[in-house]
Amino acid sequence: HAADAHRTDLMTITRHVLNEQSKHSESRGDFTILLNHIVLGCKFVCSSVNKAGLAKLLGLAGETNVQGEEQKKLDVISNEVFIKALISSGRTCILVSEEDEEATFVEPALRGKYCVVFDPLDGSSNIDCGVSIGTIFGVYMLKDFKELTLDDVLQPGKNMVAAGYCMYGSSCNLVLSTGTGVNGFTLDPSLGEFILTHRDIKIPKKGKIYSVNEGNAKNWDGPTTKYVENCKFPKDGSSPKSLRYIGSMVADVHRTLLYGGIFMYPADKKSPNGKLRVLYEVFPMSFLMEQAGGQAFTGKQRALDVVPKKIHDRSPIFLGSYDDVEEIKALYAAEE
Ligand code: AHM
Ligand code: MG
Repeated sequence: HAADAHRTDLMTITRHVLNEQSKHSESRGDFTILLNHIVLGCKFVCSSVNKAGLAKLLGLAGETNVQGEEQKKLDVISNEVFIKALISSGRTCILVSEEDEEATFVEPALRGKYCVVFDPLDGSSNIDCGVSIGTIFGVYMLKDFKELTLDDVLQPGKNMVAAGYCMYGSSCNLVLSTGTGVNGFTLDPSLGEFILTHRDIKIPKKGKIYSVNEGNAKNWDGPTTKYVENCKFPKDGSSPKSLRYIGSMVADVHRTLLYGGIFMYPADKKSPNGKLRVLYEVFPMSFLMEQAGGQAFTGKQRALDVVPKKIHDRSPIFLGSYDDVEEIKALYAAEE
């Protein structure tokens, strides 16, 4: 029985990635080991997020513990867990986290070929009201990891070998691409394993939803203003789009990936580069979108072609369904 086979033949994320990697003769399991450490970080954050409300109720967060130390905030703890897990994997050389001003250069004895850029807990302003938050990550691979410089990690997003996110919502979902499409895994809490639940995700070619912080509309540029106007008052006789905006990039992008549509954080007069960070927010999500058949555009160019100058650079971003991004591209092109 097919349903039984599905239930008893569990495709865990490790098994899935090992299958994928075995197609490359040069792979020696290094990526699988790295991924297992990323997954460990995600499981830790998931379990902490689930307990966050309770911890607050019991008076743990923000107070001093028995040792007289102040309880650390969830985003700080999550960052420490990721950094330590990644270093101990023995497969990383440079780590860039949204939480740390400087990049971490792994000591030579523990070095491996991968650079990992990540935002351990994105959307943390949503924790206290129980709204979905997430972890975002991207991975580069270096040919030479003995002489390291910051330039090794300041590479365009198209050079990434893998990218993904984990969303801590009503269920815990990890979405991953290693450059051959996008797959989604759901954490089975009783097993502690991510199981393949969304095979080869493709974003709908055109969507019915737009997602943006419209409170910034006063300061938008012409093309963004025109685009959103078209969403609400379409000129071609089609139905207006629905607006959905959670304010958690992972959740907004996850919905966009599954249902189609466009997510944007445009430039505005106050923040000419938008808000989102190139390396660990814009790149991984753009990588996933392209791998799912969608597009990602900055207002000037393909997002994955951007070459970041600093590790915390920002960029405007429009990403999602192919046709919807095509429309905003046309509006920017018409402006030139
Ligand atoms: P954070 O890194 O401070 O959590 O900010 C990132 C978040 C994204 O998850 C989300 O897309 C965006 O900020 C929302 O910003 P805004 O509140 O300006 O709409
Ligand atoms: Mg963030």
